[in-house]
Amino acid sequence: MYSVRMRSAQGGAHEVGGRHISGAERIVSQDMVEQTTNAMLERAFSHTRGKADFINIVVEKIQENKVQEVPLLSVQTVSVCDVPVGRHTAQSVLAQAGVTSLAAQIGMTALLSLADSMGGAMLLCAVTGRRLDDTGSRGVRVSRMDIADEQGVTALLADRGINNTHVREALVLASKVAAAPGMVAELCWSDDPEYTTGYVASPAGYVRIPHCKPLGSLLGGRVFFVKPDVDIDIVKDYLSHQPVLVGLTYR
Ligand code: WAQ
Ligand code: MG
Repeated sequence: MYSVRMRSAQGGAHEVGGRHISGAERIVSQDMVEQTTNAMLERAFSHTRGKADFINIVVEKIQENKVQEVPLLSVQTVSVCDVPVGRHTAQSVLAQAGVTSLAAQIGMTALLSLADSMGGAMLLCAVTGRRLDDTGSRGVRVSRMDIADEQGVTALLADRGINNTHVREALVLASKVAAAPGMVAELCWSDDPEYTTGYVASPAGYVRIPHCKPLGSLLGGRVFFVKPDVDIDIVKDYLSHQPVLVGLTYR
């Protein structure tokens, strides 16, 4: 098995201040590596956020006995009529998941006040809303994850009429994140201008919320709310380095 991952930016690499364009994460067998990297290249060159001029693709062997399997979160879509209702709903679902209203408010404001896409996620305390990671405007990237049972997940999503790349990739990321030590909940909406549906995820499930931002907006991001007593280095290490396959097997 190989971890294949891509991040792309415009105006130079992320670390020298380039704008984040897109990213992708797969875990594939060796015979799929070439096809996977080609697809990632094409994607970076033809993204709706703009054309990348820096593309980083890493191919790295993963030891199969190190892979952790985590359950696919159950999926639910709530019905909301516009952006204010969508954001209000997101805050209610965060509260149900155990995030204080103060922390939920701070997390929402943090996403809304971004100047541009971060590429990674912010880690906030689920009680106080205080930022706990030290990654600044780059954020923590969740890496090394994929679907264990591609056909099963595709069938499940197709059955609900939501089998698109955004949902598939977000559900995999959210399932990995929800299984992190001390994770309470995640708030996300896309930075792709054409994609306005966001979600709140927690170990209790993945709640899709249409209209988290206005159509055409390039501002999106992710906030992970964690328990106050977690060791943040352990959480960061799990998110970035632990290989995870998301499966239907536990449901
Ligand atoms: N790790 C951490 N943060 C990430 C990662 C990652 N691997 N990938 C993206 N982000 C952050 C980054 O700040 C992006 O700007 C932001 O999230 C949005 O990323 O069920 O497509 O890939 O219909 O644009 C939600 C799907 C789609 C809802 C979310 O996010 C649904 C989406 P995007
Ligand atoms: Mg995006």
